[in-house]
Amino acid sequence: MAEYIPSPVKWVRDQVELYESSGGTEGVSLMQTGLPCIIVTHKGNKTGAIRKTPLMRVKDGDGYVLVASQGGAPKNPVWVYNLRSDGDVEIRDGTEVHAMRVREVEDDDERQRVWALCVEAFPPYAEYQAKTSRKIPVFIAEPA
Ligand code: F42
Repeated sequence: MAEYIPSPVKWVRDQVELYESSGGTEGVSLMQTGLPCIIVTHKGNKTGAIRKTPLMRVKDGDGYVLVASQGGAPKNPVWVYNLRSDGDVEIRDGTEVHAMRVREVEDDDERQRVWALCVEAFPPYAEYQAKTSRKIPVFIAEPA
């Protein structure tokens, strides 16, 4: 079994800890906003370690859309490189945990369709995309 390495960012690490230790009944939304989050468990592409990343919950049918917004920062979050290298993930949505397979959205029409879902679920994504010159990577997670 690979080792779990928690996020170096305290508020993120604390949210993962509360979300998971409560079985998905506490710590399930983004502070202030009250909007729901999911936890994506994936594998580090350099360390091979287990990584856990909370993201906003954007539903797409029986799957999810994962948005690498990082608050509109100039660089991609590093979990992008982990998912590009290995798309097998586990997604916790509240009390439910699903094995999922992730693929990056490359097609412009598909991106337009899912981006509308993203902004509907979490309106600040629109500001984050306007703020950065990078095209924010977007992934779709589907049941494995
Ligand atoms: N971030 C988003 O981008 N989108 C969201 O919708 C979002 C929502 C959200 C909600 C709640 C919450 O608590 C956090 C939320 N975040 C959201 C922040 C998100 O959880 C991540 O913290 C953020 O996207 C940054 O991701 P990151 O993977 O860049 O994290 C850094 C800080 C990190 O963990 N770095 C580690 C380190 O030690 O510096 C390395 C982690 C890693 O995966 N290493 C890889 C490995 O092999 O283990 C190597 C990666 C490489 O290629 O370099």
